[in-house]
Amino acid sequence: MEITRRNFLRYCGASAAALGLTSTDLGLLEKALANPDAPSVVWLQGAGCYGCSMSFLNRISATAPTTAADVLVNSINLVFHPALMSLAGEMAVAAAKLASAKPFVLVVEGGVSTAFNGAACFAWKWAGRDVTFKDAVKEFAAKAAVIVCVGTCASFGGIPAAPPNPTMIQSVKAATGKSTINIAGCPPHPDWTVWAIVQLLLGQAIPTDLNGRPTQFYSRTVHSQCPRLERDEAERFGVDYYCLKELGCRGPRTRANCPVIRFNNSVNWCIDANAPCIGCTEPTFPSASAFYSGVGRGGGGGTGGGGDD
Ligand code: FSX
Ligand code: SF4
Repeated sequence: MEITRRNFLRYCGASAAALGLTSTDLGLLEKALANPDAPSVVWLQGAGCYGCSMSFLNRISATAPTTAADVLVNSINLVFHPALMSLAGEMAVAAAKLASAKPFVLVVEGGVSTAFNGAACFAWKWAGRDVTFKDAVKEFAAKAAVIVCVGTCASFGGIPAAPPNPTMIQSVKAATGKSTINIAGCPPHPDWTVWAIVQLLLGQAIPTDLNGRPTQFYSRTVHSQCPRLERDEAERFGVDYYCLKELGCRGPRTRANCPVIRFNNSVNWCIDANAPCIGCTEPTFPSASAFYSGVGRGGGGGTGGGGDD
């Protein structure tokens, strides 16, 4: 898919403040994108609900440019995305393979199924043969300049890896042995994803925490930024303005800037909708959340969420 870059710059201009970009950054980005060798983006989808892509598209649709096509078809050099590309079948796979001959950014959404030698989840057909998502991710991860996991499933396993995990879902890092930048969240905020891709196109390093998450967004707990901090605690659901700790809120154990950035084009976020934080940006999600108490507790690996700050 041939991509123009004009609209991506327009998008970044409109969102510069939200993305923490200065005018110098935007100038550098313009230069980077004008370079015909600017890295392309290959976006693979495995075991997940694809809400990560939906979240990404929703953010973009409400601000200039107003449509997803405007950004994703006419903007970044996105050569492969199962739901958005115009090519299909082996032609699409061939385009991704061609892009992988040069430095490219691999974006992975969804966990990696490893049971049955990966045969619970297929990526595509190549040369008439079904290729498992596990093999596809390994092939592209081996060649990628950098790997960005979009969502908690790709980052840590997430909901598909919840016990009993019959298809043995693993994170991209566990399945490939490669380091990943983890844009955690179920789904993640679209600005976190866009920011990470922009930083990479600018050639800027992305400082991360022990769980591979950019410290730009995941250094503080939800609790420490919550407008309901130190308010009286709600004893039942559906009550405005009260702290939701007694109702199982994971905000004190969850790192993300949701209270500041808010979701759905900054309209609202979980706690302002009276829904306790379920800790979706943590490696322990969903097992540690009371929301999924029937599933079992104790976490799904990683180093845990850290405490209050
Ligand atoms: Fe997972 Fe993406 Fe949650 Fe869904 O595919 S992070 S289940 S919102 O969308 O990977
Ligand atoms: Fe906000 Fe939850 Fe912390 Fe209460 S426990 S202040 S609702 S994050």
